[in-house]
Amino acid sequence: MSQGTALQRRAALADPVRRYERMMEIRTVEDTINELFASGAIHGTTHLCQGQEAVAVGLASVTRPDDVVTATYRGHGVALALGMTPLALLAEIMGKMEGCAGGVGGSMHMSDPEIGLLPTFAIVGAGLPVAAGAALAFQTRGEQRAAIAVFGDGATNIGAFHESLNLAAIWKLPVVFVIDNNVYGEYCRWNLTTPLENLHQRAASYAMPASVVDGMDLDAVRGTVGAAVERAREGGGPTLVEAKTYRFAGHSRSDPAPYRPEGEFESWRSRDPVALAARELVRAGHADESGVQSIDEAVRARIAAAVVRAVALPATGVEAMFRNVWTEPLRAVGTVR
Ligand SMILES: Cc1ncc(C[n+]2csc(CCOP(=O)(O)OP(=O)(O)O)c2C)c(N)n1
Ligand SMILES: [Mg+2]
Repeated sequence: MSQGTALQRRAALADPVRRYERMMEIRTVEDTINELFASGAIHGTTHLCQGQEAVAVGLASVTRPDDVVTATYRGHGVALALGMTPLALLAEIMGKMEGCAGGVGGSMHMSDPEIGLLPTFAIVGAGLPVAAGAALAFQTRGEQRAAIAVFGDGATNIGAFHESLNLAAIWKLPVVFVIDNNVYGEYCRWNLTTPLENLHQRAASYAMPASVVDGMDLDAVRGTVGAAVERAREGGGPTLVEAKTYRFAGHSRSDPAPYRPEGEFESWRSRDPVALAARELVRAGHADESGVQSIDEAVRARIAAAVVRAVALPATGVEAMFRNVWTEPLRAVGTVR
């Protein structure tokens, strides 16, 4: 199966088989990136999203390419779900000219306006005000479009979270705030930093509707985020959605996550969102067991081929640093001649 263009890949999410395939693709790309970093083939660091695939594909499948999405440094899954090709993503991480940001952004700065992916942000909470601003632009122009900000549980303790929710609520902006609650903020379990069991309750401070959803369940995410996006488009204002999920890997590639309580990982892993989606595909009669296996094998082969292609691409030159940079000559004010 060919990858298609980003827009074709986005449209493909109308099909339940392709939604499962995309989740499997995200898992495979993340596992592959982990191996590439471990082998020294890629430098720097990266933040992987294994375990959070249902949130990414769920929200991408209920939004349109003219909606906009902001995500975080853990944003590979959201980028692929929205339609970015694995090649554009891998090339970016490898610092190649063909990457989605010309190879100067890297793992934490994915972006593609064609599919509505505003930049993914390295600064915790930075995407929320940007999504609120985009929503204000849609509202001002009278466009029926929605903005979605995806961010972590830790980000709900950041000032920008509270400022964005307040502004969105008071102006009834068409924005959906999605907490991708993966239980950990960097190296801290959420309960060590946050005095609330259910983070969506924070919406009450802003008189904003809120929902909580099983973030391991693709169809549940689609239902909950889809309803919030629809309400936003129809002028019903913002929603805070909390998707309860789990980060299967450590915070970043250098973190083996030794701080997890015993048995916690295994317990969440028994509800692996990719495995749950495969089971649902078979239950609903969209594929049988061998069909699922063929999809998995085809995805693995395609990603392996994308890695080979990405490695062979030309690297971004140093001069790229100075492209897209705006400068103005300094003019001294009141200088004595
Ligand atoms: C403003 C800011 N403070 C601190 C950091 C360092 N930092 C990077 S990731 C992270 C944890 C964020 O946790 P969460 O919002 O739950 O997202 P997750 O990493 O789990 O996806 C922190 C504190 C940062 N990037 N930006
Ligand atoms: Mg987190």
